[in-house]
Amino acid sequence: MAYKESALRVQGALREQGFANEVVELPDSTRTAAEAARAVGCDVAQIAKSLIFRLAVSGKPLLIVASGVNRVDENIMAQWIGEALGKADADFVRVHTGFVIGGVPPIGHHERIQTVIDEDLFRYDLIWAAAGHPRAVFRLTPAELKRMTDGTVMSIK
Ligand code: 5CA
Repeated sequence: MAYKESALRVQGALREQGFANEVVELPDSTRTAAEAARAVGCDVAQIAKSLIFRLAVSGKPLLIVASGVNRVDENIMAQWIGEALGKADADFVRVHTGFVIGGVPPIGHHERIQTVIDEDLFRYDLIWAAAGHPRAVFRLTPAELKRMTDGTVMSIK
């Protein structure tokens, strides 16, 4: 299969960090959590969506890896971070991660990004994350996600 360059970058980042997870490129869109769940045949809750926010004061990016069914409570997160969460536009996401919205992976970004992981993902043995492209994903365990991102596991909703 001819993998997209952006998906190859994610596969390379996985290998570099010593992970055996395989990036798969699908015939159907995995742009949204619902589409990704349909394409791989899992529950939407098992999709680990990588959401980028822009911190209002520092201007730094924040990555929240959330279960596909959950909506981030920005007030709870702001209290924990110590500053408000702002919206990230498509350019901000691309500049800081190197990937486009709909394919942002939890690993392989341009720069190190502070990461929070939704504790609800730990209800599942296996979950799926975006792999750099809106038709590419990889399967992983919640423990692997934690090791890949060094993220803080907490309730985000
Ligand atoms: N590949 C799938 C499943 S892993 C995926 O990336 N899903 S996602 O939910 O993480 O990515 C879409 C997310 O991008 C949306 O939840 C939303 O937070 C964000 N998004 C969508 N459109 C925009 C936009 N115009 N500006 C900023 N963020 C956006």
